[in-house]
Amino acid sequence: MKKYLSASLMCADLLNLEKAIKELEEAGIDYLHIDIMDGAFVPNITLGFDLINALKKITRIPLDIHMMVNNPSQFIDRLNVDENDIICVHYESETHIHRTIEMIKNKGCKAGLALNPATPLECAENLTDYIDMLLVMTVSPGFAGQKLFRGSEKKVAKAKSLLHEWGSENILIEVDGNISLPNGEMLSGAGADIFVLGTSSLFLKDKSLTQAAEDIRAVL
Ligand code: S6P
Ligand code: MG
Repeated sequence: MKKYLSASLMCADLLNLEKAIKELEEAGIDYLHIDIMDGAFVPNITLGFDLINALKKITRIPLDIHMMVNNPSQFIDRLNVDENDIICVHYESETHIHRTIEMIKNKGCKAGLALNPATPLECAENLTDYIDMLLVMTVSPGFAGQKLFRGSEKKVAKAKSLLHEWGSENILIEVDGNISLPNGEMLSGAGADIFVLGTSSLFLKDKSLTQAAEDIRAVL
């Protein structure tokens, strides 16, 4: 099974982003992970719509947009995406999450459903006909540099088996938060497909992006 690398841009050198994007392209990164926060759904504010527009002009790496905002449906129109991009929304962020996921699909891109560490996997069961990706958060959303939520590997393994039971093996499982080399290896073994890479394995002071991407790819 192919394993996908998604580089978390909030962890990149924001003052030299274009250089980082070029290096990520050379390193064969599969997605650019864009964390959008509103200071309400999570206690932080990070990247936004103008950055997405700017990225679209300089790279063809597909975007993996992680919306950590209340009522994301109000922003779906603002997102500049194409068929290879993913827009992912949190189960708790809307009263009628199915309607939001349909709005995403109507844009012609892929849709993801994100589950916080304490949110049960069963919340995804009735949405499997509508989503392309299930994001199993491995930290509470909001910040880079946190510690892996205990039991994340069991949750990923359970997600894999539930998706099989539901006849939805086509849905990719993404993990986000503290994806270090050992955690990546463990979560890959449990069945994760897409790995969000931030300060734990990709954006490191003592390693180039190319070398870091090669090292994590080798253990997945
Ligand atoms: C956190 C956000 C993530 C982080 C990523 C950072 O709320 O959704 O995408 O950017 O987890 O990675 P690390 O390795 O610093 O935990
Ligand atoms: Mg994220």
